[in-house]
Amino acid sequence: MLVPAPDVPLPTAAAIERAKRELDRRLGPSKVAVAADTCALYALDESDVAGRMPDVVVLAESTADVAIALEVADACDVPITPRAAGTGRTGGAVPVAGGIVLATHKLTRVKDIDRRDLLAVVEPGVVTGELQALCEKEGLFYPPDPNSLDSCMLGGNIAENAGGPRAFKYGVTSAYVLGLEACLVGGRVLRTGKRTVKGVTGYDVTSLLVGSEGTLAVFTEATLRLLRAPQEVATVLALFDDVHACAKGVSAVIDAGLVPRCLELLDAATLDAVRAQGVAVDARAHAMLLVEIDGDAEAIHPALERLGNALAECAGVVDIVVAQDEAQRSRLWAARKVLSRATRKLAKHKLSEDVVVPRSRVPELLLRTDRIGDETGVRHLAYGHAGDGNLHVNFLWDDDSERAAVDRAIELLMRATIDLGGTLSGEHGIGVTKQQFLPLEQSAELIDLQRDLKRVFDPKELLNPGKIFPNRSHRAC
Ligand code: 2HG
Ligand code: ZN
Repeated sequence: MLVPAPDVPLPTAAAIERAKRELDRRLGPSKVAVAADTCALYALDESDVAGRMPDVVVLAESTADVAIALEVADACDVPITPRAAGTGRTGGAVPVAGGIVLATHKLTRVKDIDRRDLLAVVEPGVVTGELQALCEKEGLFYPPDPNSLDSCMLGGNIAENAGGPRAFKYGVTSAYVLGLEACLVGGRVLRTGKRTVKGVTGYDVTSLLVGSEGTLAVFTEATLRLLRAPQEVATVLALFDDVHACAKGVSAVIDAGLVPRCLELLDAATLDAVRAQGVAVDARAHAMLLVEIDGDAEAIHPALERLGNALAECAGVVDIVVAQDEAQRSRLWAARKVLSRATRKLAKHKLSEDVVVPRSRVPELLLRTDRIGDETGVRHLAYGHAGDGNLHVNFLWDDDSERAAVDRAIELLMRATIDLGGTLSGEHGIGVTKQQFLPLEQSAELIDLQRDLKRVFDPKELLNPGKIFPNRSHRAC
């Protein structure tokens, strides 16, 4: 069942016709699609948010094209929704007001990989995994690794401030964005930030734009910080007889003084789902902790030993496996890699949240999630970046008649998260799906301040309307 689009002002038919004519005149028909079957491809992302069919899609190939589209949107008063790969989970790239979709996936150049200054200059349509592969060839490392890295694009990663399993040690996308070329509604092109690691000139506009979910500006270039590739990576799987013991294992690893790059947890229902997809997982395991450490060759072996000892002392451990080679490392990662697809098969509908709580409260979050499941009768499971306190709690249902209970379960989860000192979204953004819960976490004053900021960038609220902020008629639920 689709999540309904928020109520937003729609463009008039005359405005749309004017915009189509202008785009066609200025960009040429090869960059402007109006056919219904093409437009339909740009109406959805990987969330269940119901979009409104765009009236026209701009297939931009350059900064100038992006600027023209934004100028036309402004001149004709037509909403415009930017989009890179469209792999987002909260409706960020879904055009809820129709109008123009501004697709940036054809801006695919890696303009520079600078080994000396450790940075890359990229366009928004570069696939994240491709940048990583290019860096690897140079002995360099771009750490953010959303699970969709083979299909997601850097423009979308930056707009949503994407994360992934390696965030525990390396942080999320914002830690790597040094500067941006960003186009504003009306067509102005700004350069923000720097090519240096340090730099505190003026307001940190780059940071404001990263994670702004396509509501403030459209990126046409990003300067990204790179690291030298770690010499060694060690992957360890710890299997537990119970998810609560597994959650405690997370703290045990950290208390041992280790800073793993990944600390991923999978609960029993998730393991069953991946087993059903043919991934072999020890039958005794009802929870899994996947731990990865990296570093210099001489540091990795003592760290690995410390990790092994810390895990072995945890209650409820049934087995510990250390990858001996690349093939085994991929086998250990197999369950984590397929879980999103595998859990999707468990029911007709699945909604995956990305709540975050302080790490020490992950065990409580899991308990509360079970309680929410009991109270609402909604099937659920959890997996995710436990080291960051960031869990993907999934709710599953088959029949539309269950939707009210699912909505209740989601609301209870959001309330529990805030109650535990957490935040609504660790990496997928607020988009459409979570906007009604924003007042649970942020004061009316803070939300108003952000709305004011939005108006500075986009006075007519044409850029990606209907995202992040709840409809004014919604009170805190
Ligand atoms: C992940 O960690 C992604 O795999 C996607 O954030 C989460 O599909 C999901 O539930
Ligand atoms: Zn995730």
